[in-house]
Amino acid sequence: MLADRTRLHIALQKSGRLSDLSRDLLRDAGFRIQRSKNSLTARVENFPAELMFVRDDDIPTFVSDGVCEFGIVGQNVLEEFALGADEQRYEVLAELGFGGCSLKIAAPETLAYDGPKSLTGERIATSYPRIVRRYLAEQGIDAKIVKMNGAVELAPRLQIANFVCDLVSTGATLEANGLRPVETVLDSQAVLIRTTKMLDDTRSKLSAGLLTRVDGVLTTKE
Ligand code: PRT
Ligand code: ZN
Repeated sequence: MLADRTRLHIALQKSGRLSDLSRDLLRDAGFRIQRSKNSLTARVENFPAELMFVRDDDIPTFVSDGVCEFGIVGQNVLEEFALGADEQRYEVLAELGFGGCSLKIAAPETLAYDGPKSLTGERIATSYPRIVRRYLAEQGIDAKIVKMNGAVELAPRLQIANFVCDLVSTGATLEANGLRPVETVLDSQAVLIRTTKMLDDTRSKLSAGLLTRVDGVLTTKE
């Protein structure tokens, strides 16, 4: 499918923690989203834009490639993507004030911890290997990163790693797994991103229009 050059394409998380809040933001900005329960796309009725519902992990790629001109994604996902990309082909336009969480290193409650040096020679299970590698380099710590795609909190019990580095909001999941946070590696929230690919006149004007509307919502929320 060739992207329609007469409209904007906005990549949103299909189903997950950011889905409803992303749609709410667009609705608050005055965009009427056509109902589509299971479809992967939805038209905006009163503005030439189409929403693309995808996995959050794919959003930075789509926007960087210009397949979607805009996207809404967590800074955690964006940062992990950026650290693996040769060049940055998107720009962050706004912090959206939802989807707040922190990427934290956590340890079993029974394990002694006395600052980052306690991580030396340890294994850390995470879905964010690049961000954790950068953190360790900044701290001058040599530790082994074990990449897991989910259920990271199980790693200590499975004896895969003593430490984990995972997203935390309330902390209930860590606690339920007998873990306690020991370091904050990254604070995150949802952001609006735009491709840095050159847009033709039509989409460039639409892009400015979309931004004005979103800014309006963010200003009233401040
Ligand atoms: O299917 P897809 O790949 O699109 O979704 P996903 O499963 O990768 O992501 P999803 O929907 O879980 O989260 C989307 C984004 O929401 C994340 O990338 C973050 O930017 C943001 N976010 C905000 C969170 C949380 N809060 C959060 N609490 N993402 C995950 N969590 C996890 C946390 O790791 C724990 O396992 O939710 C669980 C509950 O957290 P506590 O601390 O409240 O117990
Ligand atoms: Zn994901």
